[in-house]
Amino acid sequence: MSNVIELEGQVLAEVAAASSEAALDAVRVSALGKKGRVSALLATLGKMSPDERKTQGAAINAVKDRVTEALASRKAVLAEAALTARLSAERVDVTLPVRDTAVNTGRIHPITQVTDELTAIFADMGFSVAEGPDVETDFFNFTALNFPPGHPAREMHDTFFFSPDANGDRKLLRTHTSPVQIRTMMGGKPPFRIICPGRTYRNDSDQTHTPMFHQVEGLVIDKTANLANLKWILQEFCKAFFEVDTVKMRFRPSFFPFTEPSMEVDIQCSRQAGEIRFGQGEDWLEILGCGMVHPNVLRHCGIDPDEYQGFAWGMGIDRIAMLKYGMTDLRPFFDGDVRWLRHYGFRPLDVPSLAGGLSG
Ligand code: 2NM
Repeated sequence: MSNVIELEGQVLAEVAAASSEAALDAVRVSALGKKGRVSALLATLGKMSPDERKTQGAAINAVKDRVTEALASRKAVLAEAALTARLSAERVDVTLPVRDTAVNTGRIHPITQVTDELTAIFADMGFSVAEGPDVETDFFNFTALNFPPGHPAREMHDTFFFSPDANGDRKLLRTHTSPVQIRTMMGGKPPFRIICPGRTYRNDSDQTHTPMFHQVEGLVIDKTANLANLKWILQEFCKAFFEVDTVKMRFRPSFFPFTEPSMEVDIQCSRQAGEIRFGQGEDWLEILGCGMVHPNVLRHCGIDPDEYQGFAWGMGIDRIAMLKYGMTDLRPFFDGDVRWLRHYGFRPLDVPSLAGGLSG
């Protein structure tokens, strides 16, 4: 009997002294666990006489109940203390501003935006987008476009050449996206109605030229495609792109090896205090080159110039982006400075569409 009372005093003291829920659980296991001290006492009942078992059994079970109760109430105290400690240690400053999401802070580069804008405009007129490699052969970049070998126009392009291969052939970085149109014509059957936006490369660098820049070229090949169609397409494009109701255009004779006749196109604008506006004013600004595709180009692509004819044009995406959105220097386009992008970039969900507005 005395060791039962002694054990109870001992276990209750341990319960009271347990300073954490883990320590308390260790006490529980050492008292009430399968091999615990109270359980060991209960196991001695089997060897007792029935009388002894009656009194001892009741006493041990009473100890077991009191220990169980003491454990439960100590556990509640410790849990409460642990929660209080956590609440005072962990703080949330509800006055802090909410951290912004990527979709709110990220910005679309003006070149991506303008490419999406002009793709939406030409797609609405029935054009599809064609793409091709940046590294080209001399054939696709020059020969197929009616630049004869040794022709001075090859030099005018400030071409980046790679080292010659074993056969002496030099690959190059395309100087315009016209090779994509050659590839498209060679790989399919007319009629064609495509635009080719993409990166182009020329060894040239100043405020308005970077060695890598972006071009979009357009091509229509059909049986009766003519200059009047070309003029209408370019006028509709300029009105839609610059978001004006009228735009005056001036077609000046020019020369390109791949078109005949060839023209350069100016649009009317006004310049006041460094700001350019379109659809008004007395100044002219050159924005693109165009012409009827040269019969030699069609022949190189396996198209019979007596059956098919067509027109093409090309313009600088970076240049029309600068004009539309008022940037004066081209070089920061490619510096990757987030401060510039934060100023000139576009919100990711403002996707250009003819119905929803091109530029937000
Ligand atoms: C320009 C100006 C005029 C042009 C021609 C062709 C092709 F492949 F059909 F011959 N593609 N692009 C072209 C015509 C490009 O850029 C100023």
